[in-house]
Amino acid sequence: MERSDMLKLVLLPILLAAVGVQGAVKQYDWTIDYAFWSPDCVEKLIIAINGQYPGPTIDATVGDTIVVKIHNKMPTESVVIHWHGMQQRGTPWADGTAFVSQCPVGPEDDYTYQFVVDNPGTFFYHGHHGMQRAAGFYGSLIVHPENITDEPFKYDEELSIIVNDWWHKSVHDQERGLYSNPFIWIGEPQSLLIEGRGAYNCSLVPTGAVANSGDCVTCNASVPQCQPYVLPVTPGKTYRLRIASVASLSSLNFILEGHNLTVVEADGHYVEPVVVNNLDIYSGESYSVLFTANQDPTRNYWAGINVRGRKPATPTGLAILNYLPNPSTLLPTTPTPVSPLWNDYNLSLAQAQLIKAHNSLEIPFTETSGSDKTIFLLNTQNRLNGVIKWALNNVTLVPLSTPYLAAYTYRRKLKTVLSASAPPPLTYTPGYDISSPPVNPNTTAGTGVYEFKLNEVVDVVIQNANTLTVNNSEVHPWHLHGHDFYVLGMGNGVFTSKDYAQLNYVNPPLRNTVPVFPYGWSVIRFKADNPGVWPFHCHIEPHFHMGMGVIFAEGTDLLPRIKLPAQNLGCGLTKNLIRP
Ligand SMILES: *[C@@H]1O[C@H](CO)[C@@H](O)[C@H](O)[C@H]1NC(C)=O
Ligand SMILES: *[C@@H]1O[C@H](CO)[C@@H](O)[C@H](O)[C@H]1NC(C)=O
Ligand SMILES: *[C@@H]1O[C@H](CO)[C@@H](O)[C@H](O)[C@H]1NC(C)=O
Ligand SMILES: *[C@@H]1O[C@H](CO)[C@@H](O)[C@H](O)[C@H]1NC(C)=O
Ligand SMILES: *[C@@H]1O[C@H](CO)[C@@H](O)[C@H](O)[C@H]1NC(C)=O
Ligand SMILES: *[C@@H]1O[C@H](CO)[C@@H](O)[C@H](O)[C@H]1NC(C)=O
Ligand SMILES: *[C@@H]1O[C@H](CO)[C@@H](O)[C@H](O)[C@H]1NC(C)=O
Ligand SMILES: *[C@@H]1O[C@H](CO)[C@@H](O)[C@H](O)[C@H]1NC(C)=O
Ligand SMILES: [Cu+2]
Repeated sequence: MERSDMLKLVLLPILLAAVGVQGAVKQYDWTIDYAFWSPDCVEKLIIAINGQYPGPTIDATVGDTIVVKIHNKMPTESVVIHWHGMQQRGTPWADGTAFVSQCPVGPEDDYTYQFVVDNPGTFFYHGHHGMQRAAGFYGSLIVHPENITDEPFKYDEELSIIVNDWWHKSVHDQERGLYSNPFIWIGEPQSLLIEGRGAYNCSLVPTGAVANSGDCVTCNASVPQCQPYVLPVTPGKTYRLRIASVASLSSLNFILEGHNLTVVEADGHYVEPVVVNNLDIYSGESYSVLFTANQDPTRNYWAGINVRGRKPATPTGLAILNYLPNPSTLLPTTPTPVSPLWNDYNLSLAQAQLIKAHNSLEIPFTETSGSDKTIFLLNTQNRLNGVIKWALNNVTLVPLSTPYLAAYTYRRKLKTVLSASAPPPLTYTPGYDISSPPVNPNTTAGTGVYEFKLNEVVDVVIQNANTLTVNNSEVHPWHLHGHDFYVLGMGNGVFTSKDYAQLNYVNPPLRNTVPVFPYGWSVIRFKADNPGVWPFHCHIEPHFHMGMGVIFAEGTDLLPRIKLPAQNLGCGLTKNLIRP
């Protein structure tokens, strides 16, 4: 580690203060509590921030220090907040992942997140404990460049939406089903939401008391909370629309009726502009698209999202593209947007491959530079003591009750934590048949930690396979904390040495999330130059919950130098470490 980096870790509070001199310090006070809300007209208990859903938008400028003090008002649930896309360089304790970077924050407790936003782009934050993200615990985090002229494209105004899928069952109900034997699957969502708004068909809800599962007690199509989100535009102007997906399960496809979209940013990095008619967006991803309001101004248009990648059983989620001065209540009379066929994966693959780094991005390697380490991660569905799990190279992630980061920083005192399971394999059994369910479905439980020396260049080959069901393989959007990575390529079938020839070393996009398609592979590269402990996991909430993730521990010999804030401790074996 370079001396300056080391100092950064040790002296972070002072450095933050120094940075604060340049950027602004943006302070937020958030109370987290349950709220009764009707996102799709059906009333449900959600997790709200300051009584808002989606949570408040953080709007910042590169170099700003974000300080968010949270107070957990929920009487019986703990929380954390993950800042998705923030690399947390020098602040690995502020990543907001329960039992990885910190102990969850208990009822009536406070916690203060503090970090610097060092990269412009479209980001978001969300709960990262249990399935709280799916309970509505999320919001936008938008980082502007210091000077808008630094951006390689122009627009007049900007708009922003977060999309997701929505269930009427409580997340606790969903969660319990996922580790039941026999397994109880969450099923397809009841609704799709744009900026927290959708519309369930209230005539499908039995009137009066509901028989099973406690669902759908109240459905009222007139509630303001479920009126479609409105995107107001002035004819002739060009807009930057920011779109992020926090979907629990679904791969979504976004369409702006009558308007093409020019993709210019992905996960906080500029990309070569590419024009699409509809945009696939996987959970954990974000995009900026440009469009011009140049269509017939006497009417409004639909903005819609549909499910792709799973057989859709959910109506289109709708918002209104409102050409001013038309009233926003002037609903389009045109049919709602139709997305490409849900299982046309080649189309999805082709679109994903269109995204290339902007030509201003310097790629720090060439075809011949190579990497220091390659990890092959086989994605399978398995059983653990009979319970359905996901596994990577036969290891199902079973998180610790002591945060991994604390286990490393207090390595001598807590060595039992990390020696609890053997290091996971770097690869899988050669010749594994990805086109059939596993012959032996039994997996093993593990802590899933891969350790990297500081500055090692790591390639990860994510290899998809058949699930436990014959002829079934699913999309998995893989998300990495603490880093952006280069997407070197994606393809169908088993990745073999001949596939290196089709990887992109010229303009691979930098991202924090990449899908792996059914029976396919995706290859990413990053440099392990951010000391900390970073989850790399499927961003599908139930899949992560079922063990679909690994942990990357970087610069592990430096981690004992970190002075972990006392507020991160207090659970598992860290109970005895808290110092005044
Ligand atoms: C932004 O950059 C432009 C062009 O480089 C420059 O003319 C302008 O003064 C800058 N504005 C600010 C506020 O720094
Ligand atoms: C709502 O559901 C009812 C009952 O199934 C059906 O008749 C009606 O067409 C549905 N409305 C819409 C807008 O889909
Ligand atoms: C439905 O919501 C509207 C708007 O909030 C309200 O005026 C109306 O009373 C509600 N209907 C019922 C049956 O609760
Ligand atoms: C969108 O792009 C397609 C294909 O390039 C083109 O045929 C179509 O006219 C465009 N639509 C609009 C509204 O610009
Ligand atoms: C998808 O593309 C591959 C070639 O890359 C081809 O072998 C396969 O048949 C295609 N699948 C479908 C469903 O078209
Ligand atoms: C898998 O594990 C179960 C116990 O959960 C055991 O009964 C079964 O024999 C194992 N199967 C194989 C093939 O090892
Ligand atoms: C997983 O472990 C089982 C039992 O040891 C073995 O039969 C199987 O081949 C392994 N699968 C992979 C993908 O390594
Ligand atoms: C699985 O797919 C293969 C090849 O497409 C087909 O021959 C077979 O009947 C399918 N099996 C099932 C159970 O759907
Ligand atoms: Cu998954």
